[in-house]
Amino acid sequence: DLHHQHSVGIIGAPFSKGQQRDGVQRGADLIRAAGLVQKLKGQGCVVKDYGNLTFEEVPNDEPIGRLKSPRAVGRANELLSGAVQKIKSDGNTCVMLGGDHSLAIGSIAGHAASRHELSVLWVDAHADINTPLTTPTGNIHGQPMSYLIHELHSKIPIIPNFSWLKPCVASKDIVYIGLRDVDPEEHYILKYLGIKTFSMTEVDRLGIANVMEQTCDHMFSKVKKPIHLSFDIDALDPSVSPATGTPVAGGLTYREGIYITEHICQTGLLSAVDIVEVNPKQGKTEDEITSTVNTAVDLLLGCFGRVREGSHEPDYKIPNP
Ligand code: EXY
Ligand code: MN
Ligand code: MN
Ligand code: MN
Repeated sequence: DLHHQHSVGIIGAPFSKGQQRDGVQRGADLIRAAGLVQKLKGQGCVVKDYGNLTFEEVPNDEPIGRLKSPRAVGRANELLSGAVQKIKSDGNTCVMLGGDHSLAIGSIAGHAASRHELSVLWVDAHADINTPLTTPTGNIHGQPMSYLIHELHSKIPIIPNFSWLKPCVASKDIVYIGLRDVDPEEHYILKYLGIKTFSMTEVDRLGIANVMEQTCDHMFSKVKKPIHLSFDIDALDPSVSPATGTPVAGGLTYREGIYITEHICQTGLLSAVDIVEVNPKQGKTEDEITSTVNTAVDLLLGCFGRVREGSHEPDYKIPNP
């Protein structure tokens, strides 16, 4: 809706230990430096920046089985969950700037704690639904969904610093868009749980407008739940957003990415959004970094009312000479 005023609360989460590439912890500050707050205000949003979380070093964080940095990831997400709950209770749509995608654990758990039931729209090249026992890499950014889904609760072992976390999302309330790099075990889990997915094949077949129609039909089949949009920048094609840790060829175009955000804004139900996996150190040139960061900003502007046809104040008058 064009003239609905959005209250936006921004939290930065400079955290990288859900994966092994340095640099992704700088994503939040780069997105801010590209003018996010001023641009949101310029399109009529009321914005409060809650700043960045501080993550203290977690000592003796040895791997557990394959899991890497389990205690640091658990602690970081506990902090993030609290921050998201506060931002929601202040009456905002929450914007979480990552950081890597393991942060969706705290972001979604904190959101769910304040809103009872959510729909989750996961836009990503990857499904991020490995369990601690199926993960091929041990990186928790490839696992957040499995920790959050009720139906997978019995498959998740006890992990230190995760005792605060309760599963909070039902399989039927999840939709994926952009998949093109899914591990066999993840593919089994998606089918076993009957999760709605639009891989790049479906985006090619149906077109993004049809995909978004069906996404909303699925999410709103019963009651209109608040939407959590978890947007991994690697969902987009590496030609658009190359500065990311696990780029995969054949992704969403810039226009398809923006269309997703415009359509979700139009529902009036967007309640929280994550933008994750922007990693300046993965950019080969300054242009690659700029293009990735500016795309992240544009996706957020689309979430909060920007429309490509343009817009104007309802009481605007053409000046008389
Ligand atoms: N599926 C692989 C894994 O579990 O390690 C790769 C995951 C990449 C995750 C990126 C952030 O979306
Ligand atoms: Mn709106
Ligand atoms: Mn991801
Ligand atoms: Mn990804």
